[in-house]
Amino acid sequence: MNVSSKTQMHYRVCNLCEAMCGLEIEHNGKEILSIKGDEKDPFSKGSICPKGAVIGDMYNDPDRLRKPLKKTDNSFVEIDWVEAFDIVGKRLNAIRTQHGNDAIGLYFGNPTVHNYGAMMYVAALKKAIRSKNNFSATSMDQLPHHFTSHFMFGNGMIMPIPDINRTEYMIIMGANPSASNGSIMSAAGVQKRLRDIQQRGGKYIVIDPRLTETAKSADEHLFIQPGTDVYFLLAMLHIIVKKKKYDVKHIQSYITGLEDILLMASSYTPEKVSQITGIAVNDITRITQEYLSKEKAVLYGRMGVSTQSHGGLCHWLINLINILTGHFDKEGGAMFTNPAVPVVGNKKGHKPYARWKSRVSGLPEFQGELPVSVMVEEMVTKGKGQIKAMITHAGNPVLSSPNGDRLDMALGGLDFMVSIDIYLNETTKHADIILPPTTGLEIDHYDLIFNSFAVSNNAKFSEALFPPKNGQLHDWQIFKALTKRLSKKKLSWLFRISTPKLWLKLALLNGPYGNFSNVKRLFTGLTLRKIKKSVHGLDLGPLIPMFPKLLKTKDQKINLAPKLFMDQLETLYAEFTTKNQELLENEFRLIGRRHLRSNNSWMHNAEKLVSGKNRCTMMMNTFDAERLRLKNNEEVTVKSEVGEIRIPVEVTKNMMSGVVSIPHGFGHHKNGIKLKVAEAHAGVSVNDITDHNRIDTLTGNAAFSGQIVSIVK
Ligand SMILES: Nc1nc2c(c(=O)[nH]1)N[C@H]1C(S)=C(S)[C@@H](COP(=O)(O)OP(=O)(O)OC[C@H]3O[C@@H](n4cnc5c(=O)[nH]c(N)nc54)[C@H](O)[C@@H]3O)O[C@H]1N2
Ligand SMILES: Nc1nc2c(c(=O)[nH]1)N[C@H]1C(S)=C(S)[C@@H](COP(=O)(O)OP(=O)(O)OC[C@H]3O[C@@H](n4cnc5c(=O)[nH]c(N)nc54)[C@H](O)[C@@H]3O)O[C@H]1N2
Ligand code: SF4
Ligand SMILES: [Mo]
Repeated sequence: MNVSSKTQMHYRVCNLCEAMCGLEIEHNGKEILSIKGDEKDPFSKGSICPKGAVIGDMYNDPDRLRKPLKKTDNSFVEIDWVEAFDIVGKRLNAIRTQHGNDAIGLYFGNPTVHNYGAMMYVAALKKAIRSKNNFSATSMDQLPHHFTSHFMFGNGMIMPIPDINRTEYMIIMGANPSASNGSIMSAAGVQKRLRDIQQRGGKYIVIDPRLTETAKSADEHLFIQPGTDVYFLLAMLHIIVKKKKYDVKHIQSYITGLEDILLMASSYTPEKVSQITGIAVNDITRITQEYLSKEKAVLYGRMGVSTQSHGGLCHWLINLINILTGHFDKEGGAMFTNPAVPVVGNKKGHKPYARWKSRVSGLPEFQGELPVSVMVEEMVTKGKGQIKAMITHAGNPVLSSPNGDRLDMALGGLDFMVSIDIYLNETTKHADIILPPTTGLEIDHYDLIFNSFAVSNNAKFSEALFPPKNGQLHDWQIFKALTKRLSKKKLSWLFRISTPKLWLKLALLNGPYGNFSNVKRLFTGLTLRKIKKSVHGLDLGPLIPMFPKLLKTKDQKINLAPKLFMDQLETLYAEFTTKNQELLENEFRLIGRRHLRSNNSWMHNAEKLVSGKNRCTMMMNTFDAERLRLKNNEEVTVKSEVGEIRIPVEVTKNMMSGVVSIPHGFGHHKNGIKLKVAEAHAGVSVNDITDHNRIDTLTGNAAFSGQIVSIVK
């Protein structure tokens, strides 16, 4: 980088959320002068949100950690990197020798997947430790998507993406892209893309217990009782099967299990389903018919549908409906990316599932991980295999995981903990050593994961804008240093000299646009050099049909009726036929929400983002508030089986009656954490009342939505 007083432009991808907006950063080599959306980025076309515009504040934040911290009796002191690594290596190796590999637990948080360096080296670190106790934010988020793809398509990373750019009819369930900017649908400028559907004469419909920012601009919004989407989807399937509207001619040669599916939906009539979901029979029928009548239509479900008791069944049904109605792998429907660096390997046949089970509750691993919901019991239950030490990376599970208070206590009882994070926060404050990496503008970036989830195919490489300060290390360098100290095997020379850039170069050459696989492209194939030359990014074209080639099942068929899902359906049927639980007068169903101006638990330290009104409120319907004689802004106690919090009520017409909404990620200053700005906007943590026992038993995912809470004035 050139340090001069002259103004220069730097172009990069914002890696804060999944949207992948291109940023245009004006700077003088030392300071940032302005940040705008990059109009010339072919994917984002100038779109940007308030978080991207203050990415520089993360660089300059005086609260950011710059040197490793070591815990002393009542505080932390700065130490140098080598000393920090030596302590971590020595302590973890000693714990492992005494208690075995599983005594080391690992937790990876959301920013891990937004950091390509970390993604390139995380597998090596896990391999060096060989613990069965691996956890991540996946099991409080998109696990049901992976689980469904694994059993239907043979690989958990074969993710259906709504072709928002060409669809004429989109049903959005449990997602609020106007706040989240889209998830498992990387779509910078998503609000414009939604408006464009309307402008080409199409429609989009939102099904959500809250009239959200997305729902307000939709053609139609329907309230749904939290946690009942599975029944709505079964009713759609019921109508489709009954009217014989399924059409599988074009995919007949590569599906199995159709007969089972045709039988299964018969009980879920719109009449019965309407009583449970709160959606009128006419609406269920009409929406299904509208969806069927459109050539280009797509059913899309996300967070709100994943984090409920039947999240796995929901995503399976969403796939099934898109498949059976010909809205799959086709323009305007659910499609698949063809990224320059494929994340779906070439191997045919499922990876094994349930190779081990969690020690206490016996929950199966999936792709090497156990559900976050069992992390605490694995720490506090004595016996062989008990977690005695933790490594956390880019996560804040004390605020983000269900029953965070209980985790807070469990972390305090560990023999040793190391956290790799840019802040001292509610989780990392338990660490004996904190290793603070570079982030944001100090790192190179290539979106390995989100290019695979994008609504068109793209490639863009961002160079670091600023060099690391005072010898600070990147996440991947920290992973490498830890791997060296923890690996029992000699590491290869290639590993020792490698960098993320080297792996990226090789992966691109080996990818679908590279020249390894195709001699015809020997001189024309896509290389890192070519990508770097296109500073605004490269458009690799719209989504294209990828099936059956993309299938990784052994028999090369889509399994429409995987046994685990069919078995779970029987449990569901038993629930369906028993009476719906009645709520007491002061009982409500709890749901979550996201705000445009924060990112899970960690951007509340940016003054420009948090200023203004308090966003950590409990939204409640006007009618319910009147019934309980609650005024706007009045503080109430919200209680559940596991805890209680005090929070102000926000009275609004936007909530479904009987449902309340509280955002997650707040609750800073829990046990004395003091960040500069967060102080005034600390709020409370909803995860002090979410119950870790509520999981989707099929996938193990946390079930945040629909938990019953009681409200006391
Ligand atoms: N009730 C409820 N709970 C939820 C959710 C909900 O909707 N409702 N959502 C769930 C979901 S979807 C998710 S993904 C999780 C998120 O939960 P987590 O992943 O556990 O938490 P985050 O708040 O994303 O924490 C990110 C941490 O990474 C640090 N960080 C930021 N950038 C970097 C970096 O470049 N390197 C490193 N090493 N650290 C960095 C930040 O300082 C912060 O401490 O929360 C889940 N919890
Ligand atoms: N600004 C901002 N952007 C973010 C994040 C952030 O914290 N802030 N987090 C990022 C992360 S980690 C993720 S995973 C994505 C998530 O992105 P989205 O999937 O869009 O998630 P949310 O914005 O939480 O929207 C979930 C919606 O589900 C609704 N809902 C809750 N329960 C139910 C239910 O039972 N049924 C139905 N049908 N709906 C329900 C909620 O009311 C809410 O409107 O966002 C990412 N982007
Ligand atoms: S929408 Fe996401 S990617 Fe775009 S600027 Fe905001 S945080 Fe960054
Ligand atoms: Mo997430």
